[in-house]
Amino acid sequence: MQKFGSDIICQQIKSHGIEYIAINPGSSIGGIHDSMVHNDDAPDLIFCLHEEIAVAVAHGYAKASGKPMAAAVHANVGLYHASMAVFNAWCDRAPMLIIGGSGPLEADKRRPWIDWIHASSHQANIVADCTKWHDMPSTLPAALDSLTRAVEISTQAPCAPVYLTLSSTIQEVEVTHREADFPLQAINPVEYLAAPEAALDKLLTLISQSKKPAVVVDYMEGGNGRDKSLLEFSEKIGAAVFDLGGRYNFPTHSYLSLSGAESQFIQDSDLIILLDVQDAYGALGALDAEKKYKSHVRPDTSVVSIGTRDLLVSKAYADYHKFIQFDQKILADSGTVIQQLNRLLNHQTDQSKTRNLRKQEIRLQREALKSQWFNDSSYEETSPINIPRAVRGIWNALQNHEFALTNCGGLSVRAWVKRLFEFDNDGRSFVGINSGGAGLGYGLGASLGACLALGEKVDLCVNIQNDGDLLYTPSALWSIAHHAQPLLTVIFNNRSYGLTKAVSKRISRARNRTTDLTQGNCFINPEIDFVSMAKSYGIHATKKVVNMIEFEKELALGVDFVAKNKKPYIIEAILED
Ligand SMILES: Cc1ncc(C[n+]2csc(CCOP(=O)(O)OP(=O)(O)O)c2C)c(N)n1
Ligand SMILES: [Mg+2]
Repeated sequence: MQKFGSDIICQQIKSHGIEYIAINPGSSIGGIHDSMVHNDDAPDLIFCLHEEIAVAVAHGYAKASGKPMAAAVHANVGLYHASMAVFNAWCDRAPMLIIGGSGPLEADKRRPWIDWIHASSHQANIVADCTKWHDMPSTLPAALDSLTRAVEISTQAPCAPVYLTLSSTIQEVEVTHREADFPLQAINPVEYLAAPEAALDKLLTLISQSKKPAVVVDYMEGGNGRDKSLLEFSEKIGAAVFDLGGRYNFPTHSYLSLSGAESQFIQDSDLIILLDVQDAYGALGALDAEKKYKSHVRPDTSVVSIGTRDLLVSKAYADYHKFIQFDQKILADSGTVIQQLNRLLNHQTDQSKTRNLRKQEIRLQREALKSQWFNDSSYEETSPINIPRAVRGIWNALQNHEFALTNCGGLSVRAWVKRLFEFDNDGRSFVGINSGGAGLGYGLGASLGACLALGEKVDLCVNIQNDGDLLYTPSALWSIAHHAQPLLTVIFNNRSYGLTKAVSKRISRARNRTTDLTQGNCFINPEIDFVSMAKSYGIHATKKVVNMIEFEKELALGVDFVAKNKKPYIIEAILED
């Protein structure tokens, strides 16, 4: 059978375990597009109507599965569209392979106008600051080599997107060689960085001296049983665990989880162990009422940082956050270090009495917190919908189902998810607390990607979707419908950019100016009808709900519909002003 460059490229991509390529088409990636459609040994095609969505899909998939997927974008124009989503994935340290096309690198072979518009001597510069590596190979064998290297670099911690420009010549060249001339390359299996013995000794001494240890975890990732190792570790040393939620890290139903109460309880600790925390400054303190930073760390508390985040530092963006001086810093894979510590702690002298008292204390703190949070989110049938009640309603509706939460909406929604939801990666999965880069337009695409990774493993996926974020990328609704994903999207319709409305309020008040906060913030005159929008994209939706009894009924219907039919459903919840 006749074969072309892109057939071999797609075969190589699939052989690296990449199941899907999200694509928005264009002539510069026409070869890859064709190979995906016509070959069984190519990744499946996920059709997106905007490149920002294609990259968000790969982002959500990576967070849900721990594996990369690919996105293919048209030369120059597609990459410009994709760039904000690449920034999100970079800040969120998500692995992914992004492939861009190009007109022929051999300028004499370019068609007038269009091939020149689609050529660039340094196309990757568009995303150079938010990718870990990029390349523009000039022959097919070189492209295959670069592909394997790209996937390896992207998936070695700290993970990040990589970008490859593959010219139309490479994609469209007819392969006259025997297939044996292109043997499939495999990625090298990686042994993780462990901590040196002396570092472990030093940390064990700190642990043995500590009466109130705490663990703060952000991007460790709980896959391959790491969450269970962290549970074992926290039980052994009697530590409270605060999961910041960059990824799923820890079974938050544990009695040792105080996630969501960082600002209240971190200050109790005399030893704080940070595991792959991206923003230690933010995790260890907060702004007070006067907007002055107040640390939660007592002067006598030791702070230890473990992780590999500093192996990938941006030269452009300050996403390394404020510098912090730690009492000990271990540049190693945090999950591996926890396993090392667990083994060593098996041989330590028994401190069970102190540890048990501490564990009892954490258990009581958690019980008090939980009852306060459940109290604060309680409601009556006629109660209008607000964020705490809505999150509570969703949590209640999922009680008899295995689910994955794919996206958590805006800032206060995330806070309430941390308070009320519990995750275990074993029927109750969690796909990370935010987009990493705070770039809006993330939720729908990331949810589609998370569904591709987890949809068949759970009854349903759930997306708590803020209205403003949705309006950047509404056509993702069509892709979700087209690929028939089991996704329940609950739109929190507050008819506004709530956060920027608060900014306008602060600034205009400080200046004694107008009280009109709607201009530039509110989607009113006319209001947007999300139910009609969902239907027009082919997603099942019935009506807007305005109070908790209606919301509960809709949730019951929606959960049942998605779990049974394995198709998407949208609920539009009108939040009170
Ligand atoms: C691409 C992009 N543009 C602008 C912003 C600035 N911004 C931050 S929050 C926000 C409003 C978010 O509104 P919505 O998603 O509805 O959430 P809400 O605050 O209403 O809960 C905006 C516009 C951004 N984060 N990303
Ligand atoms: Mg909003």
